[in-house]
Amino acid sequence: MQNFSHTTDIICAISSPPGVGAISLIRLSGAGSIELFNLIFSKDISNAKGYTVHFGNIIKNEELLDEVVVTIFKNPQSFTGEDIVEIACHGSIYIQQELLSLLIDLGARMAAAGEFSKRAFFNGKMDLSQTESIADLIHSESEGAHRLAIQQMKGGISNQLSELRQKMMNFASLIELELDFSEEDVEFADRTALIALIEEVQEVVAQLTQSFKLGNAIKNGVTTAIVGRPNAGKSTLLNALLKEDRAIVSEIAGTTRDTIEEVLTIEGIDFRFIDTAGLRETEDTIEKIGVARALAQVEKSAVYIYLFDMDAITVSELETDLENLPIDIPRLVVANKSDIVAEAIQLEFENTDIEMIFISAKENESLLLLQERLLKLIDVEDLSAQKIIVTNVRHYEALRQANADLLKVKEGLESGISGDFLAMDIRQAMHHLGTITGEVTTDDLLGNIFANFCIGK
Ligand SMILES: Nc1nc2c(ncn2[C@@H]2O[C@H](COP(=O)(O)OP(=O)(O)OP(=O)(O)O)[C@@H](O)[C@H]2O)c(=O)[nH]1
Ligand SMILES: [Mg+2]
Repeated sequence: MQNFSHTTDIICAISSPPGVGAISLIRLSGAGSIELFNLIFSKDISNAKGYTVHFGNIIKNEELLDEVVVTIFKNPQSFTGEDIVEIACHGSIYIQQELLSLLIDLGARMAAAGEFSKRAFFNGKMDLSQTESIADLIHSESEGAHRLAIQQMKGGISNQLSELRQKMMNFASLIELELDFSEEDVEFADRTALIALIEEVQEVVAQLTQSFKLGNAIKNGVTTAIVGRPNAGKSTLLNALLKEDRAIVSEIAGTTRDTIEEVLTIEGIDFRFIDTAGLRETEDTIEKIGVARALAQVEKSAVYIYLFDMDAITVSELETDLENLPIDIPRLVVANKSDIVAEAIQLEFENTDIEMIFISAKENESLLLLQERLLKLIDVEDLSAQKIIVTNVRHYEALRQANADLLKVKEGLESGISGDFLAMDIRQAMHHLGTITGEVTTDDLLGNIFANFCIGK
């Protein structure tokens, strides 16, 4: 078990990816790092200022190991808040290993996973949610994921939460003040005002909680199942969206038997399209499994497309199909084969109350419209409106717990329970919100977070 208390010894690690590159970066952090590095460097940098760069040689056993460029950061103006030396050496694995062993011989030790970030947190350079955002930033693969990570790194959620905690603190203080004067039976805190305050806090917490759906979708991709009856054109649609022949298309109903997943980025957001087996009653065992998987895919999806062939089903069959699919998952109803269908038939579908779009997957008609509508399904406006969006499961869980605490406070206020219980519940809600930014931490919590970081981060 790793010890997560704060240590200050000198740590070192390779911060560039494993393997051979043109250049590798080795980081050294802790009081005395500069002096330690000075022992193996050809130049005297013991008095170097922070934010300066130095070119020189690393000598091992009186032989040249490498020519390197080092950057000096001085406590507290560094990532960790400690003295840091960043050594850019040539990317050879041999050089990296030799350099590390030199540093370790002189008294540095290998950093544990996430230890640089952990120090940044302990030294007050960042709160916990900001530290986590760095991991997100490093792993962001789309414009949307990148934007959210940057927002969190800049302290987006932290600012909003500290405002909330301040409000709740005022609330708790008022209640606690009353308790001090309990014999006199006074109420300092106007109950109606308190209820209004709690509702305001609840509202913000609810907004943040809801935003997780979008946040998670952006971070991990929006799973989008494409379902419909056999031959509706699901595989044709997948291929058309991807602009490649990924799935087998044929006029034989029941062509797709397993699920096929491919990613398409629309306006900076990754959609994971999942082509599924056509939905129908079937005796074929393999196809049956495929259909069951298709339905399971819908249940797991963030959104789904229901696609149908206007020539193959009636309006009432469409209605039945839609009734049998989940309504709590946002969906897009898509009428296909508009290139061949008779105008009169398309008109019948247009005249229903069902919101749908008309496309031809085969002729690439209205596919841009389809993409636009998909984006609408996931509230992307919130993203451009610069609202705070929660992307982290841990934050989401904490918000849900805070939400439950707030509900108790509100019920307590309405039923007139005693002030000590109210204060307790409100402090509990504050505790849960505090775990997000790290104002409240436990060894377990920190252990879990930093253990998921890589070494060198
Ligand atoms: N005219 C026309 N034909 C289409 C269109 N979309 C698909 N098709 C044809 O419809 C047939 C079935 O297409 P698929 O993409 O294999 O249908 P599917 O929904 O994946 O079918 P299963 O995998 O069997 O469930 C093929 O012959 C396609 O060429 C369209 O927009 N217009
Ligand atoms: Mg198919």
